[in-house]
Amino acid sequence: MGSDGERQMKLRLPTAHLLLCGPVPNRPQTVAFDFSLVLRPAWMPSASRSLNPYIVCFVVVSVVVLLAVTTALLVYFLAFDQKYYFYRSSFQILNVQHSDELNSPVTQKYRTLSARIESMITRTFKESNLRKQFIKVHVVRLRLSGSDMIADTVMKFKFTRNNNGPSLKRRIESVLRQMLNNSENLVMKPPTELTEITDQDTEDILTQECGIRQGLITLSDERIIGGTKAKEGDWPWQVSLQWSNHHYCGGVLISNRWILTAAHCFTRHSDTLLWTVTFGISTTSPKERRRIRTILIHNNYKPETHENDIALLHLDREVTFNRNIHVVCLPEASQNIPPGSTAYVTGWGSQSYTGSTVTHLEQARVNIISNNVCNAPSSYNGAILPGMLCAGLSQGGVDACQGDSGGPLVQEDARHLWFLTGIVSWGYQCGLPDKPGVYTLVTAYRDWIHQHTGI
Ligand code: 4AZ
Repeated sequence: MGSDGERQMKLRLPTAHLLLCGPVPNRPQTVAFDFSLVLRPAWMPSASRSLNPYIVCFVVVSVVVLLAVTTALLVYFLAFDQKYYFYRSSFQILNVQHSDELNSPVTQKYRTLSARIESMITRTFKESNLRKQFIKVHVVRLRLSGSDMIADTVMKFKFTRNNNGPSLKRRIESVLRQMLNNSENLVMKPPTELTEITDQDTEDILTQECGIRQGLITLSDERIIGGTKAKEGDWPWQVSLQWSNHHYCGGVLISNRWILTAAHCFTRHSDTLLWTVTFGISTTSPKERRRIRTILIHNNYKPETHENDIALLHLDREVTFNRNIHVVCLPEASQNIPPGSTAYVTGWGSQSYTGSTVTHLEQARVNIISNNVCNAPSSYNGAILPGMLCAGLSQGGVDACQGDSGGPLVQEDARHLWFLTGIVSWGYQCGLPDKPGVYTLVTAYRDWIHQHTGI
């Protein structure tokens, strides 16, 4: 090629081929570039060869895809990728007098005050420019510092990742200052510190409290009898009492050394050495295992009438609380349990009266039934005594059964804390209409528990 060849590069381009990236149709066309209009740098080789259209197509498509993906990722991370942030803060409550009832987190006064503080903080954020970012506040503890009432709280927010810590903190502090100016019924002093804490810190703080569950569960009204499978951490206070390494009864963790259960679990087997306690939803691959140092059965337990069917187990060593293992709240002796209210019973018991126990924890929703209704001639005909409580469905189908004994019947309060209402005790078979499960009424034994454990 002469000088013309150097100035004119020939690209063999198929018609419409760049768009379709398909095979070259019949006749290639020739496109000419006039290099008299473009200066070729010294390093640029003279391109006298034809470029492969597939390569050109591939490069163009790759660049477009790369650009699209980069843009999408950028938009996602800047606008949509949200992260949860946890903060710890302490509020001074100015217009509430301290009293003994505020020393225990399960008293009505403590629960009402915590709920008021939480709803006031929640309302403030919901009415602020952080309404979409605020998720939840929880009063972890009410305490006295000198003569000041202090509420320790944990707050959760959702922000996009492009926010930075210090600016978030300033925005939250600014909203909190507005609340303190606007407060009507509660007078709170601005928090002296708002500290960002990690997910792990939050978990460590919350799992020291009683009755906390991770997230919420949805239960359907099917088959313990009528139950559904539990997930790890759903019922972190539930334990399995195993005799000779076989699940025998349920139990409930009430402190890092004490288990509450039913007395009748020990009528046949009372030797502490053969018993173990396991933690976690699987009885075959438990998260933790402990031996029992002492079995403490109620002095007046009467097998014939099932009266005082309650026992305490002292573990050989403490368990460390985590998201899957921690304690339930014990109600006050005076706590009211309304008939018709919802409760949940959990355990590894059999799914039919003559069936065998299961290895995966089951959960079932039942209703509290008044002792009057439960003592009707068609029901238990007077066998329900004052320290007992009935729960089930009038049509039957959902119930505790053999192997669930000693396990928990729990209820959720307005602040989403879980309280131990009953201990699985007895019943006529399982899941029959008008024959609900009968439970040891925990409020009736609250003082007995305190006497023996100090809890
Ligand atoms: C039992 O035998 C048992 N349906 C426990 C609970 C119920 C019945 C029997 C309640 O351990």
